[in-house]
Amino acid sequence: MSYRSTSDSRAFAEADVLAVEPVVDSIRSLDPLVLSLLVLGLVGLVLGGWWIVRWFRRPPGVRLQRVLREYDEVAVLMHPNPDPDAMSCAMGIGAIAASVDTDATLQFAGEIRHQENRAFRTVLDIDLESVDSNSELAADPVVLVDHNTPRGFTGAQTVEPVAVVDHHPGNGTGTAFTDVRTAYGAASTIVVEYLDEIGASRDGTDGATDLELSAELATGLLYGIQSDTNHLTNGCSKAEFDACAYLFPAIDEDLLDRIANPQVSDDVLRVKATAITEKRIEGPFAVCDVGEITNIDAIPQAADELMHLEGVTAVVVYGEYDGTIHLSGRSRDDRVHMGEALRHAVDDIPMANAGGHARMGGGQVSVDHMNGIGPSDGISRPEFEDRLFAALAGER
Ligand SMILES: [Mn+2]
Repeated sequence: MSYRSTSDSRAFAEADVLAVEPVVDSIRSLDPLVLSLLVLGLVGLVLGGWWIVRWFRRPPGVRLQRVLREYDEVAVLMHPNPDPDAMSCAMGIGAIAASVDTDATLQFAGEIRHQENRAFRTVLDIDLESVDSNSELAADPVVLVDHNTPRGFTGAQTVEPVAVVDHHPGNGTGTAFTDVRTAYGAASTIVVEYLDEIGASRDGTDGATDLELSAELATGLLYGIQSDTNHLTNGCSKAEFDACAYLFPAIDEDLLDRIANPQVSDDVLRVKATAITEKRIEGPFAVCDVGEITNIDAIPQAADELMHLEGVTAVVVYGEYDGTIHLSGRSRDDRVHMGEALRHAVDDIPMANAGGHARMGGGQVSVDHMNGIGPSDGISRPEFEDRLFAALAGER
C-alpha cells in the first residue's frame, strides 16, 4: 500500500479538469432543446431506478397490499379440503384486501369434513364458498394460499394466480406476487408477518392503518399455526414463535378453546374405540380393520389415536365406505416409509391405489376387486392384513 504525495494528487486534479473541459464545451454547444431533453431523460432514469429500488425494498406484506389494491374484487383460493392453516390464511388475505377496499371471496374445492375444520369454520363464522369448476371462481384475479398450484376442481390448470402465499415446496408462482417460504411451519405465519408489516392494530392500541386485527382473525391465525405444527412441536421455525407472540394480545381464549376441543361425533368415537379394542399388534406395528363406517375422516383420526400406544411405531387403520376400503397409515419409525409400505401392500390389486409420505400415507382398494369379483382372484381380509404387516416390516 503506497500513499499518494500531495503533488501527485494535484496532478490528478489538473488532469480531471483537463478531461472535463471538452465535455463542458460540448454541452454548451448543444441545442437548448436537446439539452433539456437530455436532462429530463436523466431525471426520469434516476426516478425510475429509485422507484424500482423502493418497490423491492418494501416488505412483502406492503407489496401484496399494493397488488390487491389494483383490483375491485379477488378470489382467495384455499387448497382442496382446506385445513385451519389454509382457512386462516384466506381470512388474513381477505382482511388485507378489505383494508384497501378490495372485495375478497374466500373459496375452496372439495369438502370441509373433519370436525376440527368444521368447528374452525363455524366458531370463527367464516364465509367460505365451495367451487367445482373454474367458472365458479368469484373473480378473475386469484390469490392462492397454503398451496402454490391450483388443483382439485375442473379447469384448475387454466387458472393463473395473481399472487401466491405458501410454505409448501413447488414451482407455482403468481403473476404479480409470489411468497413461498418452505422453512416455515405454517402459511399463517407468513400472513401474520404481513399484518405486522402493514401495521395492523391489535386491540385498538397500536397500528397505523385501517386494518384491525380482530379477535376472530388473531385466534384463527394462532390456531392455523398450531394445527400445522402439531401445537408448535413439529416443523417449527423461530418465525412461528414470533408470530404467536405477535398475535397474543388479540386472541380470544374462549374461541380458541371451542376450536381446539370440538365435540366429536358418535361415529368417529366409535371407530376410534374399535381401533383401540380390536387392533392386531405384531412387534412394533398395529393394524386394525374398523369395519363398515359412515365417516371416512374417522379412519385417519383412529390411526392418530393408535399412534399413542406405547411401543407402537407404525399403524395402519382401514375401514369400508361405499364399496371402497379406505386405508390410513402413520409411522414414526425410520425403518417404515408409510407411503411406500402402503403402495407395496396393494400393488397387485387392480383398481387400488396407495401412497404418501414417510410418516403418513393413505389409499383406497375397491372391495369388489379385493373379493375377486374383478379380474383377479382376490384376497381375503386376513391375507390383506398379513400383507400390510409384511409391507410394514419391509418384506414386500
Ligand atoms: Mn399449511
